[in-house]
Amino acid sequence: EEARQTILKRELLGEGEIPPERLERLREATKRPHIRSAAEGVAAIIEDVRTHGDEAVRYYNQVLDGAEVGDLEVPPERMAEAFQRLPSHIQQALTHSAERVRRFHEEQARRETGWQHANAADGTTLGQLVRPLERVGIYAPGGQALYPSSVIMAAVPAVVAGVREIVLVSPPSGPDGIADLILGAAHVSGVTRAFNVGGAQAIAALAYGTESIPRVDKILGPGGLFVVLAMKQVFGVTGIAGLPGPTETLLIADDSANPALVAADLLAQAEHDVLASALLLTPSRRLAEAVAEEVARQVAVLPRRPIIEGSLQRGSGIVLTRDIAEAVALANDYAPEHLCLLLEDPWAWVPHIQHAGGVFVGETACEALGDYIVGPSHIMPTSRTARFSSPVNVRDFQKIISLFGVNEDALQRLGPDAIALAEAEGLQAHAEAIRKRLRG
Ligand code: HSO
Ligand code: ZN
Repeated sequence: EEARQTILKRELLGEGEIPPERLERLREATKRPHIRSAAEGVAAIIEDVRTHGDEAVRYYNQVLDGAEVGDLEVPPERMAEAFQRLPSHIQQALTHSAERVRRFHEEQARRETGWQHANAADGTTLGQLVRPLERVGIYAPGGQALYPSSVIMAAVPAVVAGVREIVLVSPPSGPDGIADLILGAAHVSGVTRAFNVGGAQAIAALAYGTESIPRVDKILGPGGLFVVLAMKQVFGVTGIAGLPGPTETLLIADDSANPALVAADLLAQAEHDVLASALLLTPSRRLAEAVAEEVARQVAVLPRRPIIEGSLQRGSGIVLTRDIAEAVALANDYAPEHLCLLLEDPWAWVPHIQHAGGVFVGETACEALGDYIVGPSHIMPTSRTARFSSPVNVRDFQKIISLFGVNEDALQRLGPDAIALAEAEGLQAHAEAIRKRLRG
């Protein structure tokens, strides 16, 4: 009953107009939990690692993570050995997952290629070269969130993009260092080097390099508050593929949805973290009531019940909307990491989706499946950043180089306007560099 009340607390919303006060109320009802900052402590760790390298990394490993490991680097052959030690059904599942993620991203890479176009009439040859980053760093959390799937979802797109060196950092799970599950996933994903280090010190080490940890060109992966604050602070020194916030799922369901499945999807999301948000928007009061009952029933037997209840008390809940269109409008405003459409005709709503990390279309396409094995990376923009950013994809690991080819004719034709603009900017040397090439 308590869980039922908790998740229904946002049902208070009555009927009314969406804009603009109603939108405010809906926003209030779907607000993500607030996170306090620890930016100063993180800045101190980064500075220390930048100036003292490995020594500082070892120090923070010890005082923050209580971890004493011999070598920071995991011998590369240990990844294959760890994989061999895993139960065979896990080996098979990891391999299957990596294979599907690889195929999806190969297709993505084929569709987003470089190009070169010679325009005979215009006299230009323009285009773009696509080049992979040379070295990327992947953060894999340890402790409670030991997710081999996230290693696959980060590393495989990088491999497909052509990155040659993929460096994994993860807090040691004990005196033996990184857990076998993580190392085994690293093995099937094509990770090339692994280091026993987590937290802000890991991000600092990847950004600046230490005696034993190489400096990388881009860092990605999920992480806790310290990791995210560190990523924010080293951005610019190295690339950052988005700042992972607490995970969030927004379900839109109508009367056709199965309440037991809707509840199961909410609980799957809520078990990630007390800060995780699992929201249901529905115009159906009947469904809302039934889902609340199902949530209460199902949560009782789940091992991560305390985490789930934490999430239900914070950013999760059920919100009644006027109709599906209003739910979709709110979803676009909220820009969820995951948007799940448990609707009678889910594909009909897809064209209306503007902002989400991933859209899970229909009751069979559940997010939990996508977390592991469907193909697209499960690392997606959180905290409303889906309004301006994308899930991890091959382009995160590549960059474009613009190609400028200009023949003599084109030079003569384009030159005068360029000179005019150069002179308007007061840049005489620019104008001269062009003028010296013009005939007569
Ligand atoms: N749903 C999580 C990813 C994950 N789920 C890992 C299970 N393992 C954030 O997108
Ligand atoms: Zn998940």
